[in-house]
Amino acid sequence: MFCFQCEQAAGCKACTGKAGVCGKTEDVALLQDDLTRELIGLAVAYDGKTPSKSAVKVMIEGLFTTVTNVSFDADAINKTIDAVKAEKAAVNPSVRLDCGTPGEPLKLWSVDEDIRSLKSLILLGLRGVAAYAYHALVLGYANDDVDAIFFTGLRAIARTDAGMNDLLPVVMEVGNVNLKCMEMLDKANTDTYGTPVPTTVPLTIEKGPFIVISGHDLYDLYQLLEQTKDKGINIYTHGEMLPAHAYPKLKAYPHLKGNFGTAWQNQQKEFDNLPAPVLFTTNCLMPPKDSYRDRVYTTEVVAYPGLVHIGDDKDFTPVIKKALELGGYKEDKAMTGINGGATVMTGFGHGTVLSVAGTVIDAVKAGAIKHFFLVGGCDGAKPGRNYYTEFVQKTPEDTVILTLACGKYRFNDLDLGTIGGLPRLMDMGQCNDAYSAIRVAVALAEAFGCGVNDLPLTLVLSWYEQKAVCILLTLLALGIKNIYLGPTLPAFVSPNVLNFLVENFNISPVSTPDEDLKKILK
Ligand code: FSO
Ligand code: SF4
Repeated sequence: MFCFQCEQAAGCKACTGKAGVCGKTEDVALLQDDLTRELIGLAVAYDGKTPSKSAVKVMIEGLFTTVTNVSFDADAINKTIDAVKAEKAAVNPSVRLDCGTPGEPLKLWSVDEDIRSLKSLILLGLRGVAAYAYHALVLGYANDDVDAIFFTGLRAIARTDAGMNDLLPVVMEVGNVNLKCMEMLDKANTDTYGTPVPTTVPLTIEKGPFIVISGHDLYDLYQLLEQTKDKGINIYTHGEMLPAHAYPKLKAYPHLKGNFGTAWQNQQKEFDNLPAPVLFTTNCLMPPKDSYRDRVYTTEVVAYPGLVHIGDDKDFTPVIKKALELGGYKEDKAMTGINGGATVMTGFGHGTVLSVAGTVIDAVKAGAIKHFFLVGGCDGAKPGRNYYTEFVQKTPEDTVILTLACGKYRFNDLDLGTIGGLPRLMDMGQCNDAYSAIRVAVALAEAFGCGVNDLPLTLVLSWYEQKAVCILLTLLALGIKNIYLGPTLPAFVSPNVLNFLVENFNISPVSTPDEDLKKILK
């Protein structure tokens, strides 16, 4: 196998043995390569034609399936491969590709390293975009440009004659279209569930039966809330589901009680001894330990051999039965975040922040707010990720910290006080809510009559998987410079591509909080 798509890639290079660091086995990795080969074939089959709705759906599902920590299940991947083949046969059964042999690693992994780097940025970025497009699609939202990029992007990967100058514009286009995709998902979520409002979320688990729901899919949460109404079962969010508490239509359910646990990489410890089932609606699923594997359920494209999968009928009865059988805690159980806080806050999307834009602008003009930081992205297991906790703790009191995605669990239970009546630390939501951060940055730049790069704003990002890749491409496509990126740089960025990013965008790897803060605030 060869896989280097996430930050955990073995030795910061690639996972090449019998299994990846994430627990993905060699046979699953090779099947994911087969699936990717078929998806490239489907894209080529549609060259010059507009893809059908069913082809787009299977494309989105196929790309999302290969995102890190989503599917570990050979059977499920084989079914998706069959569905892609059927779509391809329906439009052009005679497509020939130079992508390597089924059952072997994609040819892409062994081409010239700069071409491999750019094609990987396209492919991995598209996997991230597909995840967001998927969540929008379940709510009935789609966009022609978003649908088209999966096909044009994969066709660029299929080209054996493409050089750096052909591929770089495609990389940027993936970033551009991802902005449209995140905008579409923002609209889908807010049209359906209302505009997020600032909300304090308790970390205490109340006594009695409960269900923990993880991942990014708000529609799954909504359906679970409906099915558990008046059943004496409480619902707790986990990981990237936390921002759901801020949406008025979800918040209205009295049994949506609080948040359980911290970021994804702590699940094997946190789910041990949990007297409740856990439902995964998206990544990040880790291989479950025997001590709790009978309590983990998957749905959508998430799959793991031997776990009960909730199908498209969305009948959560097995999860509900399990919650009643396990019964929850006998007494309320006080829990805390990583730094000992008993609550966390969320709900500072663009709707809320822009509604107080006047206050924020006045505070900047009066000198009360000296700098904005966006400290966000994905969490992970590397010890170096303490950087982000320390960075936030060391920011001066006259600065504001915006955050998003699961990286925030390193510091979201800290009380950093207020500034001009607003909390200093504001959680904008999930990783896809990077859209909110962009909206706020653009609005501030307009108010001050400058460009985003001239604002007293610095992005300090942590990456783990492919959604972070597409968000990074969006920021670059918008021309945003001086980003700090960690905990390590992606293995799929070759030295020449890195030089390009440094020269054109001044991307820096994170160093130490003290050093970086000194540089930023000088
Ligand atoms: Fe985290 Fe996992 Fe949202 Fe990712 S839970 S790492 S970037 O899936 O998607 O932030
Ligand atoms: Fe390795 Fe990450 Fe690929 Fe898993 S997803 S095999 S950890 S590079």
